[in-house]
Amino acid sequence: MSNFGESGQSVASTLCRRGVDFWQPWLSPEDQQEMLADIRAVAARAPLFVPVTPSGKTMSVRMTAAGRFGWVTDKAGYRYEPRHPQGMDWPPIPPSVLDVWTALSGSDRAPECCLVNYYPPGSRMGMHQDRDEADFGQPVLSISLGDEALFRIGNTTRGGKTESVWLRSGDVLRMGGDARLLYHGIDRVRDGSSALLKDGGRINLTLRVVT
Ligand code: MD3
Ligand code: FE
Repeated sequence: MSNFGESGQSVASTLCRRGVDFWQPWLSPEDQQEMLADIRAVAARAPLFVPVTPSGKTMSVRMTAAGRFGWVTDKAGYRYEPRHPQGMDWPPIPPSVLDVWTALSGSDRAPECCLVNYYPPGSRMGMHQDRDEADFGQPVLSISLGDEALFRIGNTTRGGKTESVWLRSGDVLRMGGDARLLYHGIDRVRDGSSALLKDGGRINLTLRVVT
C-alpha cells in the first residue's frame, strides 16, 4: 500500500491511522474494463438519475444502484429504497464487484447496496456523512473508475482539519471503524486524466451493508 501526495509525504499513512485502508491501484486495466462493462449493463437496466436534495438542490452527480437497496434522495428525503425511482428492481451486484468486497471488506456479511455515482466532467460532491445504514460496524468499500478525483476527508463533525488524496482509476478505499462516520466529499474531477471512459468523467462504486 503506497500513496504519496503532491507534497511528497505519505497521504496513505495519515489516512490509514484514521481507519481508512487504501489499495492504489487494486484493479488491473483489464479488471477495470470488465467492471465498466458490468456497470454499463446495470445502468442499461436501472438508468442513471439526477438526485435532488431534500432542500431542492440538483446534485451534479448522476446515480443508480445495484443490489437489494439503492440510495435515493428527493424532496421527501434521503433513504434506501428497494426499487429505482422508475419502479424497477435494482439489478444484482455484478460478480466482478462482489469479488472486491470478498477480497478486501473483512466483513462476514454480503453487501446489500452497490451505489453507482457518475461524475460528469466538472461535477463534485459536497462534504457529508454516510449514516443511513443500520450498522456502522460494517465498512464501506469504494471503487474508482475513470478520471482522477480529489477526495477530502475530515472529522465526525463539520469543519476542522481535513486531508485530501487523489483517487485514481482502479483504486479501492475501505472506510471502517473510526473512519466510518467521518465527513468526506469529492472537491473536483481532473478532466482527461484517464482514457477508461470514452466521454470522460468518473464512476465511483460504494458497497454497503444497509440493514
Ligand atoms: C468515508 N462517494 O457515495 S467514495 C458516497 O467518490 C461518497 O463518489 C464519494 O461519498 C465518491 O457516499 C467518496 C469514498 C467514501 C465512501 C464512503 C465513506 C468515503 C467514506 C463512508 C465513510 C467515510
Ligand atoms: Fe459518502
